[in-house]
Amino acid sequence: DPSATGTPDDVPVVDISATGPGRTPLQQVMELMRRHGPVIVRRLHGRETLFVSDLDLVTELADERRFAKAVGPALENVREFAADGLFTAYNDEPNWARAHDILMPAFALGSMRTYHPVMLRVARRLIGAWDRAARDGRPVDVPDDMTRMTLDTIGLAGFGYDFGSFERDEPHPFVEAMVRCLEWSMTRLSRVPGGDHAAADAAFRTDADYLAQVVDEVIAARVDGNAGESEPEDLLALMLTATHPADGTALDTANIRNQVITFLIAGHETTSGAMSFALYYLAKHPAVLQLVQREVDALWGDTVDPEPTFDDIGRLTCTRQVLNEALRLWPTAAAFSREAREDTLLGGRIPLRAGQTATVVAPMLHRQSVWGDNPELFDPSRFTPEAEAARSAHAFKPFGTGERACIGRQFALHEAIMLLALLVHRYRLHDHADYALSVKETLTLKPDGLTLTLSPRTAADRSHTPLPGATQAHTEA
Ligand code: FDE
Repeated sequence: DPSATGTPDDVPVVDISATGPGRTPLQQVMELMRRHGPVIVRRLHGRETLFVSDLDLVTELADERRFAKAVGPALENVREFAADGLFTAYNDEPNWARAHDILMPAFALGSMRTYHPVMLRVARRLIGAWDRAARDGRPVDVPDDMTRMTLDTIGLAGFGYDFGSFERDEPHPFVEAMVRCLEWSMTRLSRVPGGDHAAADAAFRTDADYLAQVVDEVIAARVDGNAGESEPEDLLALMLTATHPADGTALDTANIRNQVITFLIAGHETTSGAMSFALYYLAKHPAVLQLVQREVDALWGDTVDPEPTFDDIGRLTCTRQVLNEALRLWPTAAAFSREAREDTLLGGRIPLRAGQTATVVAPMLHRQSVWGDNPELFDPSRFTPEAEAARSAHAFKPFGTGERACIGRQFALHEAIMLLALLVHRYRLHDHADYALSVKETLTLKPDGLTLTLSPRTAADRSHTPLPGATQAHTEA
């Protein structure tokens, strides 16, 4: 393990071996940083990790000439089931560049036109379920339903496979197995050396095998079902047919399986968490909710079932700001690691040998002084174009950085903005349980147990949305 020893005296070293990282290791690191500052070394059973949230240091770490993505211990664990898929591939593994170059065009903004109809179709499944809950006066489980939505979306848009999540009371077994695999990846980091983990590891193997089996079925269904038909335009079609623009090589079967698992993991837990946090903040901030409702009402008026176009999504600037602000406070893929390409001094004072790593803690970067003196405040106006232009681009890293940054960013944003807009256009959101935020960690972050009740918005709601700043006309339950 790359060790951070040799750090100067002013970098606090905090040993957590006595308690371990617990069930919320990321929030523990946040707490340690609140106490000890934006650069710390955390020691656990002799393993040391350098955590960084200082803007200047993150700016250095983002310099691709000096640093590159590191597949740190957490991602090494994810590699046990995603292998050389894009997220967990080593920088110099040939399959990374090959898959990256082949798949990049499929994730450019323009390609979202292809996915838009599928995203809308799945959004309508969620709306169907929420209409029934609203009618029966039942609360909806926000993170569960967001996860149904994102899984069905990536399944259909990426691979033409329908998980049918809204027809199930419990999450699809694939999701349950995947979440357990992610949990295993996380808890494996806190193992006390010498312990017996055979049972946990065997259970993990069963889950990982099941994931691979489902994915092999998805691929087989495509290969069998598609004989003679024109190829559908999705990720799987690309992976099965496309060759590298420069050298003509194609992805091999094992790598395609790893990519499918990767996209199913990366494309749904993170996005569903982001939408869940956005809905949490909207339910808690009626004045912001009104702003977003004014925006969607201006676009879709009193149409009960609007037909959002691809271009509509780009016009939803206020909705986008809300999502960004939710990702600022709770970036759902909260940490990413960087390794030094050569021996170097981070910040001119922290020695790192080639290959040594530093982990960026995005939620704390997103609370540094560049965000003003009340960083805990939910305030989407932090993402107006003027505010963004005035701030370093390195102050906001919910999608990582550099050439290994999130390839799915536009996909996630398009999906999330469309759904949020449709929901606030259709429903009043009621925080019926007076929900107190509790963030669950399964490598990604989610508002644990967030439920809302809903009622339909009326024509009157839509035409009389008060001006911003006016007193709330409709916050009663
Ligand atoms: C990626 C990513 C990242 C980076 C990591 C590191 O550096 O390590 C991050 C931070 C992220 N990503 C984040 C996120 C958030 C959200 C919401 C998302 N993400 C979403 C999504 C969707 C999809 C489909 C995706 N996503 C995908 C992805 C991939 C594939 C990757 C890898 C890339 C490379 O190449 O490496 C990522 N993502 Fe994300």
